Amino acid sequence: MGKLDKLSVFISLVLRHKPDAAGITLDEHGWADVEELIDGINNTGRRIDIDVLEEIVRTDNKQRYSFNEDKTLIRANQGHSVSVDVELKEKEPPEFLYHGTADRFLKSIMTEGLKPMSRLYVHLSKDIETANKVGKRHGNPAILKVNSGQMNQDGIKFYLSENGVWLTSKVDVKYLEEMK
Ligand code: HQG
Repeated sequence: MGKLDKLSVFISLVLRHKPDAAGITLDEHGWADVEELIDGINNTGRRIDIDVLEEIVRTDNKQRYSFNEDKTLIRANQGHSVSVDVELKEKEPPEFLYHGTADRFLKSIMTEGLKPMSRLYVHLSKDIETANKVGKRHGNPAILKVNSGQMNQDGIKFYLSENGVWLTSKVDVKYLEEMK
């Protein structure tokens, strides 16, 4: 992993899960103060400045982070385990969405449904290819087809993050189909 990728993994940890790791706090909307974040990261022995941070945000392969307008604040677009409200936009989902997981989780998922586990929401992908990449992070990938259109008709809310990830609170087994 390159230097920027390593920094990005650490920034993800700080902005989604453990602001403490850089000695900072997030506000209720998930924003961190950019100067505090840079100082906090440097205090861990890592090296970063505003130019490097801007490059990481600009080049991130999943567009995980956003600055506010004057670039004094930064937050992760999705993926949080800490309880923040990133002002997600509620949106009507496509007919089907996909969830990539590991095959060893399937038995449990097909019994309990999809749960957010440590995160605030269940993460869903708009296509099979993306879901497959997400699944590979956990092991031998398996893909679930989610009947998001029916869920929406049944009054279940969906949100689309700034970086194109679909989020919902949970997915009941009746909306899930294993893809062979
Ligand atoms: C599984 C990445 C057993 C679920 C991606 C998943 C995504 C269950 C794991 C984002 C279960 C949680 C999120 C149940 C769910 N029984 N296992 N009832 N319900 N699970 O990492 O969706 O690269 O918290 O299938 O791109 O894998 O980090 O969620 O395998 O957008 O930026 O529990 O993270 O983005 O794993 O990934 P995660 P995820 P980044």
